[in-house]
Amino acid sequence: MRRGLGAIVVIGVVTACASACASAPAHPTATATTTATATTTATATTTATATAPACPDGMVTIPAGKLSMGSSDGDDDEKPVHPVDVKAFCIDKTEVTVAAYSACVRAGKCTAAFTTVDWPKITEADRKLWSPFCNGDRADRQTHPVNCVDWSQADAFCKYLGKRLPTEEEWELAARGPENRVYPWGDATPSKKLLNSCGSECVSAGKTRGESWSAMYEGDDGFFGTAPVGSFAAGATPLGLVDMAGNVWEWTASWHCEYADPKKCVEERVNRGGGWFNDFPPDVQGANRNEDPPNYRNRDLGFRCAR
Ligand SMILES: [Ca+2]
Ligand SMILES: [Ca+2]
Repeated sequence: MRRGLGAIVVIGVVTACASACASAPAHPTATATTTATATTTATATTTATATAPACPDGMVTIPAGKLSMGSSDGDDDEKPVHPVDVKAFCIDKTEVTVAAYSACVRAGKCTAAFTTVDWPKITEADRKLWSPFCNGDRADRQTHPVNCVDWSQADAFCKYLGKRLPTEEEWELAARGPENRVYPWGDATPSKKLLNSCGSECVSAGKTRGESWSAMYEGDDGFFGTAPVGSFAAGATPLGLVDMAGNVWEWTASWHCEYADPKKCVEERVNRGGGWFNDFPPDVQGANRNEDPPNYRNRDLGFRCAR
């Protein structure tokens, strides 16, 4: 929704997909449709318990699993639901923080996070409105997720730590589990206790700016803008991942390709999970997909790493 022009581009892509997706045959195999890093075999799945990676501090092991990827009642680009075997992997428990990212900048391995938002054909009004929500290296935001970073910056940070961005298959398995939860915490409707998205604080902030912004849930969740990572423990996954819904959207390694026709891709990277400025519950569901040009950067877009 309110993601700037990127969201408008997405609508065009989805519309183009709608007819093709509807007439396409059932989704083929996981190997044919997933990116190289997520391909796996039955052998790998059955031996995964023995080979599950020991994860460093701050990371959680996601056991190998069979994901029913996508949603039959979601956006067109979430269809069709199809099985994907995902190998065991490690993923960060939290979004990458400002403090962690700034350490990479000081080490000379990352470029500074931007302090302005940018997307194609951005208006000066939007740049002025949203840039103050870029966390940069602000002293009072060190425990918040880094945001206003483009895809290459996210990729470089993960590599600096010997990690990588998760594929969207990995991300979705981490968010939904093998039981296919609708949300990271389960199937309960989003609430101000479960995530940082839009409650009454968005409505109030809109009023002061002459905008009529709406809310996803009742009440004030306490944050218009990013929250320190892990502020919503009640919304954690059963394995302890926090902020897989809300706070910041998260870049993945994956290009946006159609599930029904994996050769049909756009030159945009998938990001997942919704952010602090969404008002529609499906935006923060585990199967939801968003995509943006790699050089796009926004106040509600960050990342976490895998390995
Ligand atoms: Ca909020
Ligand atoms: Ca998030």
